[in-house]
Amino acid sequence: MATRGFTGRRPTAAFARRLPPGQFETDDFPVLAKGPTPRVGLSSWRFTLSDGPRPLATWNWAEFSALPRTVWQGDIHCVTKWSRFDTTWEGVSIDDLLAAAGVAPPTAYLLALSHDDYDTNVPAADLLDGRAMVATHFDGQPLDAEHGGPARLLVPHLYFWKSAKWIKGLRFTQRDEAGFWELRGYHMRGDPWRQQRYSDDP
Ligand SMILES: Nc1nc2c(c(=O)[nH]1)N[C@H]1C(S)=C(S)[C@@H](COP(=O)(O)O)O[C@H]1N2
Ligand SMILES: [Mo]
Repeated sequence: MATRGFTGRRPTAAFARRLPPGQFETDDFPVLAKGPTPRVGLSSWRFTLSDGPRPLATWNWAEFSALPRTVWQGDIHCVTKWSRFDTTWEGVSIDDLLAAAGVAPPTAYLLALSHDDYDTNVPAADLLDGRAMVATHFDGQPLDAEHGGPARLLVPHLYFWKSAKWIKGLRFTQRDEAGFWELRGYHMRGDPWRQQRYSDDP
């Protein structure tokens, strides 16, 4: 994944270029979730890649921790209008997951599935070519449970509701199937640069 770090003072033009329309910058890291934080123990943690109902590969925590790791630094954008610059994440890229499973993407869409019965749909193209990871670390530390630890999806170029916390698997689907927030009026793709907030946004 590309690192686009800025150092020192932010030139105004560069700052403006980094902030998608309708967003404001914050140094906070707000916690947002539809319900209470599920506590997922590492001994029972599993991550399953599946093609519809058919499992393609499953990793336990030790196996997952042995996969190649990627560090990504950049900006994240929540549909509630906060953006945070220069966040640092570490985990396993979706490209490396597919390579470890020895599979090519069987369909063009996925659902990310979580331990709190949350799910969210993402086009496969948005997860490939270094654009997304299953993140286990934030700022060099194991990811806090509030922010999705032990592991969450990170799709930083889409609104942050696509970055499913407490992820337990990725399921390829034949169609683009709406997830939790998409069924409740949020956009099927959620590109912050196009302000794809609600389902009828273009
Ligand atoms: N499993 C799960 N993932 C989730 C959510 C959730 O409720 N459950 N909320 C989403 C929403 S709406 C946002 S804005 C981000 C918030 O992530 P944060 O709490 O780390 O800031 O998580 C997303 N991922
Ligand atoms: Mo959100």
